[in-house]
Amino acid sequence: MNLNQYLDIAPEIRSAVAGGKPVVALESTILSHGMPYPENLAFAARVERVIRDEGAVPATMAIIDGRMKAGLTEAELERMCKAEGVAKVSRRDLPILLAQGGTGATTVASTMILASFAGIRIFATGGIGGVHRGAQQTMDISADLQELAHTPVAVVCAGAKMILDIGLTLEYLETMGVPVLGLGTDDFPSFYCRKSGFGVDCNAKTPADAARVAKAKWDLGLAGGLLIGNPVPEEYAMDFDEMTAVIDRALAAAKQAGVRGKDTTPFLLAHIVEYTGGRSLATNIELACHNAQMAARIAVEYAKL
Ligand code: PSU
Ligand code: MN
Repeated sequence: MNLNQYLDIAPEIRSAVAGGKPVVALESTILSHGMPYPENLAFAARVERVIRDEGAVPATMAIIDGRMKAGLTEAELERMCKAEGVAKVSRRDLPILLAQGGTGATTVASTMILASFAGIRIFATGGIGGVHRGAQQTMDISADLQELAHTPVAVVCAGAKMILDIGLTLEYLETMGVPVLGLGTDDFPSFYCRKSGFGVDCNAKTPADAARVAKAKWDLGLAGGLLIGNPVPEEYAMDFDEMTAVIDRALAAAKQAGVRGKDTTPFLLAHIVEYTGGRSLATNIELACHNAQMAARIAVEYAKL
């Protein structure tokens, strides 16, 4: 199969990958379905700049008019941010959009797929999907976790939101053989807060430490990726008890509205922003930029190995 039949890689990204230069993948669901317009547009530009400032090349992923894109133009970024007619695309949706010429934003799972097609090993996001609270009944487990089991990309995130069952999410990752690292922390972060109360498998004290674990995994030919938890900077962290109450309220609203399946996560994210009067959005933006910075540093170190 010729990938070029489906995939466009921006020339700058193609030559960086070919030259072994550091590249950091970015997702577009965080833009289209995770943040309101126009804040998402300013964020999209800023996060790419943060990566460049560290000496790496950003590669935002999306599906546009039936083509997989690694690297978006300004107009394409704007289209993702306006999000009109932009689907949410995870692994199962990918072939459908390509066959039908659709346009969609990539989740963590599908961004990992596109990154791996493009030869990119490091990816920065905000938070990952995981095992939802109540999954014992609903079986709502994000495809992001299976992707980490199979696809060789290291995902830098601020942990998992408490909309998820963080304990079960980490159990699932253990079963699937996915190493979970903390960047300078023993505690897996919980997105808005620096801690979750659940431990990581390894405290990577520096970006180089994290890069070495990734290299060792892939040198051995072990399938799949790594999850790297990077706590939100102290000054932007939110109060644990406040966020617990906000998230419980959002979960109750979702239940009341009968929201299911792929709409669940975007519904919860939008309600959290609403209930915190936008404060959670500011935290979301800051933590995602911090993840991009650390991912770029890991990519720079990985390129040296
Ligand atoms: N969690 C967040 N912000 C996000 C997402 C999750 O804190 O933007 C997005 C990511 O794109 C993630 C997706 O991959 O939601 C997971 O969706 P689901 O739970 O439907 O798999
Ligand atoms: Mn789900």
